[in-house]
Amino acid sequence: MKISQFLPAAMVLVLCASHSALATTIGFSQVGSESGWRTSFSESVKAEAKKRGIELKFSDAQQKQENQIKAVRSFIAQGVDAIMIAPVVETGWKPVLREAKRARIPVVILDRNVDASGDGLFLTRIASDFVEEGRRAARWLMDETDGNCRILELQGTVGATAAIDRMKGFNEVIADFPDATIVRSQTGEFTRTKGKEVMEAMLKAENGGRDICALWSHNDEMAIGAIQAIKEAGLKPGTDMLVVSVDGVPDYFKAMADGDANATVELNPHLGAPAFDVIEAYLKGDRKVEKLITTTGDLFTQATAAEEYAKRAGK
Ligand code: GYE
Repeated sequence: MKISQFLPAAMVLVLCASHSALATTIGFSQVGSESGWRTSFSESVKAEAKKRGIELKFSDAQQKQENQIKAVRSFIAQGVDAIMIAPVVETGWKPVLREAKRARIPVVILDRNVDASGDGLFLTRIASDFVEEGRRAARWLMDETDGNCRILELQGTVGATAAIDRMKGFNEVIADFPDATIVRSQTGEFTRTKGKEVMEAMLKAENGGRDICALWSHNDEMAIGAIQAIKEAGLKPGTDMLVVSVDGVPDYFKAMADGDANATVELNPHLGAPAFDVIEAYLKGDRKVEKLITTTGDLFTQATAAEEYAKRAGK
């Protein structure tokens, strides 16, 4: 090879090397892409990393914790500057978090929780208050039905904080209403396909859903699948059966604008910026980090759905 051919390649190599030496490298283990909300969250993290010149190593776990643990181990082996984890489930995190700690790599937990709070195994957690989301959804439903309602519930992923806490908040509120009952409750794993499938089965088991007053779904994605099932059972979702859920994704605003769904508690997907703020400050030596940073969202109904959809569509 002639030297003139060789030089540009060598220069490129040097440039790449000096670039990665300067940039902060962060590994991010994400749950998967089970919902519209999750996809917005991933996109938002990627865009924010790009804006800040952060080198992001993104790993999609396809809703499997074992994939997450592998990804985190690989981030540790690569010597990243920090790790962000949006965990699928709460349990089983301590060993790998200890490995990160031993390697002196700070970890930030995003969204759902891990059962290692108080052990000093992560810097902070940035999330929404899922219990409050459940309460808000229930308060709206109790208001709407004067506390008289037979409810079907679609749960999120079993063992996931978002499912555990939303259920807790919702149940806490309806406990004060003797004529409100959850007649069936099953997991739809936070996905549209499962939401539809499980709703079909629940409707069949409940006389086609004729005596059901509402569906409470732990996320919009499952609710959208279930709306289809309600229609196929010959009922009108939003009228014959109320639909209330959480997330506030554009497709659900569309469903509300069309009269097929009634309410949703919005969940902020922009967790990247606050996470990077904490990590960048920490890497510069700032050790005063709050243990929990929470975001909150409002409940939206059909009243403003069309205008809210117009604002969100295409985002
Ligand atoms: O509501 C759902 C997603 O963990 C809060 O996970 C999150 C939930 C969110 O798949 O759409």
